[in-house]
Amino acid sequence: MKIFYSEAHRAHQPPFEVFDGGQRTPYLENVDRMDRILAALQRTDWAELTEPDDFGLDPIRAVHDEDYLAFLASAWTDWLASSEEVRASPETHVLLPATFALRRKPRVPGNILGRAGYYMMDLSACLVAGTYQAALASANCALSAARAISEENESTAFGLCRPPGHHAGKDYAAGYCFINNSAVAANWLLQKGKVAVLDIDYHCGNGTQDIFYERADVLTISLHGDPDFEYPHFIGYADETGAGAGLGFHQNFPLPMGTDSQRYLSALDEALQLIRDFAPKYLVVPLGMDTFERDPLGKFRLTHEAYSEIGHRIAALNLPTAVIMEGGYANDDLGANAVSFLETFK
Ligand code: SP5
Ligand code: ZN
Repeated sequence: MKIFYSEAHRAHQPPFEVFDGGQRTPYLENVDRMDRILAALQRTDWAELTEPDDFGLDPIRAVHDEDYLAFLASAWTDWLASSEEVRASPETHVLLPATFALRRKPRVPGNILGRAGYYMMDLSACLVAGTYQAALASANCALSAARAISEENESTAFGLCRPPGHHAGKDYAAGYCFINNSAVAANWLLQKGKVAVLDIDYHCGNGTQDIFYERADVLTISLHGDPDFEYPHFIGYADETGAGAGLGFHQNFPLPMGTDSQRYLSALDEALQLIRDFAPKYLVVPLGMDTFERDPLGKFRLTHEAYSEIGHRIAALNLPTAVIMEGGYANDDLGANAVSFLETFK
């Protein structure tokens, strides 16, 4: 199986994020996550590590707004160039706003913190010097996986993407995500046929939902912690099923705190039936291992064994599938869980 991976993610290393109540905590979406997954893949005899190709900006522009991409491209230099007054604590090497645009039709201000507040949804998408380049390389990993399953006769390919993408919308960064890798890959695949996106990260794939919400050419499905108790709080409820031409082409499966493997698998079966009915040509699977019982962010109780069962059931769809890495923060188990899932597709 081709695994698309780039070393560019190493330059994206925010020192901290801000949790509820204002506590600074070490950035959970860290470099070590990739090292653990790579180490586990290298112990198999089927993982074929491959450099992504550079697809240029066009497939990314097809999903994200131009002004948002311009913000990502220049935010770090703008931040460095801003006055000491704006950059109140120069020892803090992170661009992270504390004021957000909220429910208005706000203008985009000139001030870099104002722009960051306009384009960011929360306190977990910390932007540092290497973020933009890492996000571009990550999107190229997803695109390379999409091409492998559509043009290179691979039944499954894995985009080992970092930073992750599924919380990023057309014009916003959120939850460790800057460019929505899965959405970029799905949108690229559309030139060749209908696509379904099955998001099995612990968190709602809000960015992907937003991007495709009014479109009928992509069926988007997300299984996740109920937003009534879990991030991202304001999106991911069961009654959000698409709008306009896209009505009926989105489905959320919000699941309760403590969801175990069995309960998860029965929701998955419902989701898989929706995909069969839609009959897509390709499948994109944003994969998060933060559903695991020992994940520090997730509140589900999936066991290690669940990942091979989930993999088997998805693989039984028998669709060309691009698996795209999203979250998962129990680093000690991350590699083993990812390998268990992936090896069901080989
Ligand atoms: C890709 C992905 O999995 N992103 C997840 C982003 C979640 N950010 C939510 C932060 C909420 C912090 N609350 C943590 C309480 C821990 N005890
Ligand atoms: Zn997640």
